[in-house]
Amino acid sequence: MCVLTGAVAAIAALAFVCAPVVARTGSGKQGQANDKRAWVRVMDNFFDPRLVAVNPGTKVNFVWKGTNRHNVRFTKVPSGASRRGSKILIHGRWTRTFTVPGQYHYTCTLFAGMRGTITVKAPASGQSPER
Ligand SMILES: [Cu+2]
Repeated sequence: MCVLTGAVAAIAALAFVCAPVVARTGSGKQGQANDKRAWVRVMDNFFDPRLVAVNPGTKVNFVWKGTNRHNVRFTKVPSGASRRGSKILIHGRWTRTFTVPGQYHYTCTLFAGMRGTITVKAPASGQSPER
């Protein structure tokens, strides 16, 4: 299944194949403008999902599920956005809210090739956020 809004589709066309990049939510409505939480699992040695697209203001929860030490360090963020990343963890969770639209590339500095991208979509215009 590939549920994408027009905005995500435009972004996806630039860099991604059509993949389930919209993180699961408790609402059961994927990719809707009112999704405010997303999850990324920190595994040995990859991020799952590797690509996540969220709305501005979304709280992204990184949850450590592997047995090795990992961190989340941002290597490229949109202009004006923070590079704040996580400590090295084995268990637990690290949460960050993403507000500035654009692409956030991150990596685990302990394992080469362990990378992910969070895409914060542009604020929806002409759509009711249904808050
Ligand atoms: Cu790692």
